[in-house]
Amino acid sequence: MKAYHQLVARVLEHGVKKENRTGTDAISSFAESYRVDLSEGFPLLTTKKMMFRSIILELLWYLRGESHIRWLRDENDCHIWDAWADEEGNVGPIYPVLWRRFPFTCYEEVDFEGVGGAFKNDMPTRKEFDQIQYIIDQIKENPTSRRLVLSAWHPGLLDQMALPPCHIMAIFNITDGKLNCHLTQRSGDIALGIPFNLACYAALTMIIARQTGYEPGIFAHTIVDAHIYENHVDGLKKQLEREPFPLPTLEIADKSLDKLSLEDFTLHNYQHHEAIRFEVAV
Ligand code: DHF
Ligand code: TMP
Repeated sequence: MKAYHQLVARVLEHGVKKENRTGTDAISSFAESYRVDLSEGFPLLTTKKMMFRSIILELLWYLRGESHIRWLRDENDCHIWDAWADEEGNVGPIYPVLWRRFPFTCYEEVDFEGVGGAFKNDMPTRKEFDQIQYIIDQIKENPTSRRLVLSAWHPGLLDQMALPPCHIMAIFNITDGKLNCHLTQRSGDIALGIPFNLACYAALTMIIARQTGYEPGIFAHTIVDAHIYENHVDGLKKQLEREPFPLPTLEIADKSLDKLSLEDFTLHNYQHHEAIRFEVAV
């Protein structure tokens, strides 16, 4: 995929060294962006072997709405989130909770029997909001909507999260009969996280397109702090020398959102170079 290789080359060329909380320095470039056309194939990198199974499991886990990784780690033997969870697997209110059960307080006017008779009062009620279902319903009812926003940023809950969300806002948009997705990411690990995030949101866009009867269009990605950890530089330079293969295609079974499982995702014609080990900075 040319777009990814160009992104890597730009960050290597323009990035400046910065310290960060992980203790492994990185070279960062501000506000990088790229786009891919989902009609040209499924954007899974071919210049290194990608763990397709982990990518789909992570997406299915996001869609489950839980505040722990037990389904991912214990039932599916997928360990990409282990480093951020406690022993019971708790990660707090991160993506799954924010996508499917975004907590908020609703101020309703309630009839209240007071001493002197009935009167209205502000009574706060705790509620949860399913942003994925909202987006699907809105696309069906109002496909020209410019409010198809999936937000994973909740300032009041940051201190309860294992890791503040990195991919913080996806905006879906139907133009010319196709469903597009734009992702804003506050912080992007170019070697490790970004290839996962790209494939994850491409698959999510395909799922939502399928649920609403549209063809998937463009996936566009803006990464505010786009960085390459120092210990990833050699691996990425090696990867840039490799010739990309044609993109694979992804087939998703025609099922309702909450019935989808790993077996419903079939990857066709995935030709790839060998895996490159990148160490994750925790
Ligand atoms: N922290 C940092 N520093 N970078 C990240 O990319 C990152 N990603 C997180 C959480 N914290 C993070 C969540 N996503 C792997 C991929 C994505 C991911 C976490 C980890 C990962 O280890 N990938 C390996 C192995 C994949 C596998 O074994 O299935 C890879 O080579 O892609
Ligand atoms: P930060 O919170 O200090 O920005 O560290 C988070 C690191 O994780 C940073 O390197 C970005 C990376 N990351 C991704 O690139 N994609 C992801 O999906 C996640 C969860 C993290």
